Amino acid sequence: MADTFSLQRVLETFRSSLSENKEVYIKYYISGWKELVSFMNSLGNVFSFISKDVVCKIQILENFLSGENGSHYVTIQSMVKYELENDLVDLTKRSSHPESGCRTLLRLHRALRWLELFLEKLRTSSEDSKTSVMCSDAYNESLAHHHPWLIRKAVGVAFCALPGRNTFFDVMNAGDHTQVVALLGESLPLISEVYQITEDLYAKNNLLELP
Ligand code: 1PX
Repeated sequence: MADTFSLQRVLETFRSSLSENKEVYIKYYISGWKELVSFMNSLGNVFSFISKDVVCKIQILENFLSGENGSHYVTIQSMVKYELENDLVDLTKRSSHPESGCRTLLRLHRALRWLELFLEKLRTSSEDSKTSVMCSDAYNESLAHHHPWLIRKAVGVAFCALPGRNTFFDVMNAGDHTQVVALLGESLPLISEVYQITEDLYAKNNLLELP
């Protein structure tokens, strides 16, 4: 992962995460998240409690991927099959498998919906739109449903520290603002596709509410 964020690289990682038969490679999925974490870190320390959580979840998945059963963690599809067939998922309450791959990835998956909504708002925003409002609207429409009050409050405080739209576009490192908007238009269908494939897979296996 390079130090400077680039929206182009996020686009590339999500593109690489889709296999020919529409399975999702965990390796690239988490690379996409690593890029996003580096972006968030560049926005300041207020966001570190968020990035710490993402980094922790990335680490759990990387450990599975490099562990002795790593071959089962190549795609989200193979992970779900392997963990379910071997009773490695706590389905109703956290007990013997509190940090399964399935429940860990579900947290990132829900956050991907936030990202999709936020980027779409950003793409269609006007110059006087506020990033903090777009961010919190996207949050309230998605992730907030899964977070307790205290987290929602802390997240609300962090949103207020977001830079304005112009700075935001600059930090994305994707050229002038028209180019950023074009790149967002290119990225969003990919992000949506990865999201939808995962959503359908989790829904089919009744995994959308994993504790
Ligand atoms: C191109 C620019 C886009 C900006 C990229 C920013 C990336 C943001 C990534 C946010 C990912 C958040 C993952 C949260 C996972 C989660 O829900 N974790 C909670 C549940 O986990 P548990 O193991 O306890 O069941 C956990 O409690 C979370 C704690 C931290 C709060 C997470 C708040 C997420 C807010 C999302 C908005 C981020 C705004 C960043 C602004 C750029």
